[in-house]
Amino acid sequence: GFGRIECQKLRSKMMSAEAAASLIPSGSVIGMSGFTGSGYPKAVPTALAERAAAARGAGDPFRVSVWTGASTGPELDGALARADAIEFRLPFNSDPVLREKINRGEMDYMDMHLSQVAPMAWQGFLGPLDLAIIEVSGVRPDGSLIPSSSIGNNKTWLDRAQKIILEVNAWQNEALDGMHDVYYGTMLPPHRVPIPLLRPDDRIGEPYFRCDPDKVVAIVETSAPDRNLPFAPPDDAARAIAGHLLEFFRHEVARGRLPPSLLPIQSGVGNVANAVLTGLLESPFEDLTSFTEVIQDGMLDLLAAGKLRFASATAFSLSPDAAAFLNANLAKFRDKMLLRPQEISNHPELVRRLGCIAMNGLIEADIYGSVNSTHVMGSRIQNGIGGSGDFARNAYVSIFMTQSTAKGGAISSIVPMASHVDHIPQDVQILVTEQGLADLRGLSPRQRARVIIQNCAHPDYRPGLFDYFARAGESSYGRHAPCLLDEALSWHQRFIKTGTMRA
Ligand code: 0RQ
Repeated sequence: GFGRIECQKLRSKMMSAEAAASLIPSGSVIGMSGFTGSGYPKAVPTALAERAAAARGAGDPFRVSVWTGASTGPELDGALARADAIEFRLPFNSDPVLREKINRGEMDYMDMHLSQVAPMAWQGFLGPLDLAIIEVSGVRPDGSLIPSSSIGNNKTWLDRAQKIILEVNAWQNEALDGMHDVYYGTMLPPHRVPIPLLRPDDRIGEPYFRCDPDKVVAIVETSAPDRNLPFAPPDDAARAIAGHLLEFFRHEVARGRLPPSLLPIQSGVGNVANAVLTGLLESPFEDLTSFTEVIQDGMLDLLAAGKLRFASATAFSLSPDAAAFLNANLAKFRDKMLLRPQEISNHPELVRRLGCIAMNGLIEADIYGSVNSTHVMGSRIQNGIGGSGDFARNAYVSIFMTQSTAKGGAISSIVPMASHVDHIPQDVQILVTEQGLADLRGLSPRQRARVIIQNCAHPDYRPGLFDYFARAGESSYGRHAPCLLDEALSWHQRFIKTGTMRA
């Protein structure tokens, strides 16, 4: 039936995913919805992948450019990558098939600060946008759109695209209606004005997307769930990291440097981040808020327990169990959560004003506190910088956390020199591993090195790091941030050659 498509004028555009995909020429630049496995289109990208595979079979390569909010799901990135149908992708990806193609150099990928995607699209650097494919949870009588389980860059794609294909997903809960806050006040310089948001729960926009019905070329009905992987239950290392952080928060509150309800929390994705949220559940902190990018399982638990008063984000990032739980209980949660465009959820002005506590994961950190969030051994992209830079630079307290080793101990997460730098030492204030916490605020590079090696490095790698630091201090070209250029990346080179950083 027409259930969720209440706009009479648009009903004539309803068609199958295959018919909609046939409207898309090779070479198209497509803005798709989707953020951390939520609210991405599920049927048209799969149909497009089938079309691309058929075209390839007939000797006619079919490739498109894909812009999204962040990562999507196997029906989008996975399917299109398998069909070799993506020539250019931005701004974040976590699909393993796509990652492999990027790292084989078979396609182009642009890894961006997530808050900067929409402004850069408006500036025109990314080129014209031919088409938007957006999942929504309903179409209102006036043609405006009820967003789905993520907002991401959808407002910008709908405004900028020449043509629009909508997927109306009946799996999405109808109670999502009203949970969104789409701000239409962003502008390019010199017309920018302050963003009028003072607290994480402020509403500054509209609950719906505006949408020009004349641009809509197809509407496809779907009913498939968002697909996300379950979180691993917190292991010993994750629990230890959470423990160090909670002790740090207690200490900061006792010193009067943080209020008892802390400050708005931003938490990255991943198992460690989720473990920290689980740790907060058993902590003394009450009346917490979050101003973050994604609402993951741990945040839902904090909301349910009444520890977290309000969560502002741009998307859900839930395990299948948590997604089912939320879907069944959304009415209870809907006044405690809000989804915004990622340009606003991650906005440097707001992160700075609110004084967020930023907590993000990392691949490696060096002894001076430069952080690599993205490139394994300096060249293999893992996911992307995501929102970590938006938050880290502007946070009140910028925290990075990781296990002290990776790959069963063959890799030290603390290295003499980072093989790629996403976050410079000035943006990295607290470093935490299961070994301990390094508070780097107010320290010089050499002071930072001693604290990082002592508190964060794994005991197996600690002597090697101290030895390197001591020798660098004796013979480095400069002694401000001593380094031995011919040795600084030798640990990485050893791993590539021998499969371990161990000497
Ligand atoms: O790979 O699964 O193949 O073994 O990286 O590592 O330890 O599970 O940690 O899930 O927290 O992810 C930086 C990737 C950490 C993440 C990163 C390998 C490791 C494993 C995952 P395998 P873990 P996490 C806002 C915040 C950037 C975006 C961001 C990330 C895989 O936190 O993408 O911060 N951050 N967004 O084996 C080689 C090392 C390694 C390593 C880890 N030193 N060398 N491999 N790995 N360290 C949210 C968004 O923006 C959406």
